[in-house]
Amino acid sequence: MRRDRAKVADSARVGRWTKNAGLRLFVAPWCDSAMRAADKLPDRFNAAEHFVGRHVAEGRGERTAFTWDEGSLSYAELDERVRRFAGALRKAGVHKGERVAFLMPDSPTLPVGFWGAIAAGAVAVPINTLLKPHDHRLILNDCDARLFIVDESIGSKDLAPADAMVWTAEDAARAAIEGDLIERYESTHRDGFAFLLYSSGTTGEPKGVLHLHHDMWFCSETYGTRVLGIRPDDKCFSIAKIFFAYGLGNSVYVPNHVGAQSILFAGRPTPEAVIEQVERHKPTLFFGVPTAYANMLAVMEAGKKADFSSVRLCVSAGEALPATLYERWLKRTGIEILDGIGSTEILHIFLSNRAGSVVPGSSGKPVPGYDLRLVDETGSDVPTGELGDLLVRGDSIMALYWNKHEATKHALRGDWIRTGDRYYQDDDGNYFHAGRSDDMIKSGGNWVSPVEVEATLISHSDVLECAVVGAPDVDGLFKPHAFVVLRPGADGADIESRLRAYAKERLAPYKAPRWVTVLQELPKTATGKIQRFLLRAR
Ligand code: 3UK
Repeated sequence: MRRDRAKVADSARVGRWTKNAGLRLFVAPWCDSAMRAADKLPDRFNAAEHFVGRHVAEGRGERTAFTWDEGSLSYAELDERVRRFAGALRKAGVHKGERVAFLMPDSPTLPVGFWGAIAAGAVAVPINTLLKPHDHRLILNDCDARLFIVDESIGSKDLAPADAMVWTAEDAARAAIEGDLIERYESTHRDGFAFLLYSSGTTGEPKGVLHLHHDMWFCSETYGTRVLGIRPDDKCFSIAKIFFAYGLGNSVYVPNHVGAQSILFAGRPTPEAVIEQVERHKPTLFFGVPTAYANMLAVMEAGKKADFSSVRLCVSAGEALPATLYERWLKRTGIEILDGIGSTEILHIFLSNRAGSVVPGSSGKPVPGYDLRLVDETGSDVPTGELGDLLVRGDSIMALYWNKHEATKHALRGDWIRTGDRYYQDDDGNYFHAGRSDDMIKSGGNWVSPVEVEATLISHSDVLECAVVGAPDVDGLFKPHAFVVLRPGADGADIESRLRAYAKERLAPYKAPRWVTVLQELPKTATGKIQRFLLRAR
């Protein structure tokens, strides 16, 4: 194990010698990935055809693809709706490569539209419904949406750029029923643009992460098959919504890869609602974020009954799962939680625990198909046990950040990506998360940029200065904590709750500080830089 890691690390820098048919070959570092789409998929490959159409062509059309409270869709019905939706897009004048953006809850129209856009050769853009209109506008402009599909209970048609077409959720549902069936899935390249997911940048401004037709296939073959061992008779339920990369994998392409079932839930995932969904639809695979497990445990420990007996495996991602939460959940339900780390840029989970050998508090071991390195500031591999910056290589990594050439170059190094996470490894090869190399906070699995929250608080007339850091709650889960210095003469009465309310009005709910502490001054270096580590240590 140790030797293998050294080998990987070494080949990453200088390449390696290998033998093939008696010939000695030198393999350069950039062509040493464990598995590549280029070796396994044909040139012409449409992801929607692979994940939807293939099941019908291979005789699995009768199987259920999606289930929700009011109904269900078989793979045959899904395939027909996807091809009708694609036909409606063509008729409306959406061309190959153009962006179709979705601001919608997890109703069946979202996966139908997502696959339908990809089936037509367009680029699907599912948008985070929790963000504020300001961000929605920014995203729609940045991706230059040709068509904006909006559920009017979430956003307004006015968000669309002037030259975009707009459909409501009802228009989209109708297109999937009444559109002219395309005969064939559009011929696209395996490396063609398929979808964009917006993730928060360090300043809070969303960055479009561009993924290719082969990326979802790669995640399904690696994490889906090798870690989850997902089978056609599995039924997935995800707390993370489809507009998150994590939810998209859990609820759409990981189950769709093997012809399994997925439960769609459009509501707010309160612990009560989630428990109700589980008891009603009986999933076998359950996907949550640590905060959701903590919230469910809180109601269960207060006496609420919850029947998770249908579930064979639970998964947690989005932020680190504290060992105590893992133990409490195991004690209550008898089910293991596999903590694994993924990112929008890598698309799904690339480092994970395994069923039957969970190491509580750890992210486990690399998912087969991905190579990992922990490096110091000079780019050299750190010795086992020491902290390093995590680099990852694997064929599901994004092509680029949309319209962000400099950020792309900063993130991608050859076929490696810098995740921004700090990790160390134990002697058994398990990886342990040790925070981020930037100041970004993960709260409930959502990105929070301190810069953005600080800018909002500063705009309040009573605030002179402020700094936001992540601080652990009683479950060891991080939430934004704001430290503020008030203006001379400011009204300090009830200022903590007034500032929280002020932030809540202007920011996505999860970005508002959980705690506000008033200080006389912020700790600063001689050069005036705020010493966040001192605030974090408080
Ligand atoms: C952090 C974790 C410790 C880490 C995601 C599963 O979270 C996902 O994607 P995002 O782009 O965030 C990525 C960042 O979140 N993180 C995620 N999971 C863990 N830290 N332990 C974990 N288990 O900082 C990472 O860089 O929102 C998760 C699948 C797909 C995803 N996109």
